[in-house]
Amino acid sequence: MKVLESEFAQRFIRMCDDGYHRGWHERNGGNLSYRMIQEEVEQVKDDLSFTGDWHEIGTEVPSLKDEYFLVKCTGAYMMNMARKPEECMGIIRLDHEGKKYQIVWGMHNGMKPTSELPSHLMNLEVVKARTNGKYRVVYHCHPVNVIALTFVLPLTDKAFTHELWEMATECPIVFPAGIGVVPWMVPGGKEIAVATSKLMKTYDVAIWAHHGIFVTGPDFDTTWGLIDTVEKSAEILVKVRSMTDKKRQTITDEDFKKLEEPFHVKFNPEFLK
Ligand code: 2HA
Ligand code: ZN
Repeated sequence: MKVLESEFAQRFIRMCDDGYHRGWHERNGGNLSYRMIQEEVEQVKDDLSFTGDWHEIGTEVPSLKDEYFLVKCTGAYMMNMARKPEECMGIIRLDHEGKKYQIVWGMHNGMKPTSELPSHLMNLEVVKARTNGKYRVVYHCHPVNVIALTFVLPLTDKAFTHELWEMATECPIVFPAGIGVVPWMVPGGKEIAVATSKLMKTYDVAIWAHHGIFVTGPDFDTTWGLIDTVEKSAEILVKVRSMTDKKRQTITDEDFKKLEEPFHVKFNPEFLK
């Protein structure tokens, strides 16, 4: 089967397109990566080429060795993903040590993997271990309301988690473990990758101050649903704070606790008073 005929590639392209239309990908902003299932690799194997050079990842991800990833290219615009997928994305495989990658499909015209490849792979490694292999998607985008809040809320996991949980009953149910926050850092390198992957040991969501957000999940729908929920709650909070600096009423910590049993979730107790 051709890569572009596969369900996973089509779904990847749609998520990029959806994110662009939500205004989360100005210019070449944001990126997406997907750790392929072994059967998917077999499905498209005839369409792959194994003659390319090996390149340093810039970090080490030994537990992802020999695996295949569909990733967005650096410099590519999400806006163009559906029109020029073979240029805007590509499949890489890792070497036996998890230190190098080889491009095996796509990335035409000299394109290379996302500048955030170290963050994506280190996050994918951490969440693979945390979920016994279940999580496969890492998505990074620049949503307006989440970024706006990083100028206003204290840059702590507790402040972001509690404020965003309060904004809609669904929020604590969708991200019960909470949200991690990375202070402002230079993007694209190992340092921010290490800081983010440390948070991904606990959370499915990490906010980068004055930059954007990373989310992770088992599949495209769940990962999309997560960022959609977080950004919506951020928008509500921006609106509430624009109207008043004091909420008249809210969902209380006692209310949160009442959700645990019926919705089969356990909230991170550190974020309740
Ligand atoms: O892909 O968003 O953080 C461009 C970025 C880097
Ligand atoms: Zn970014």
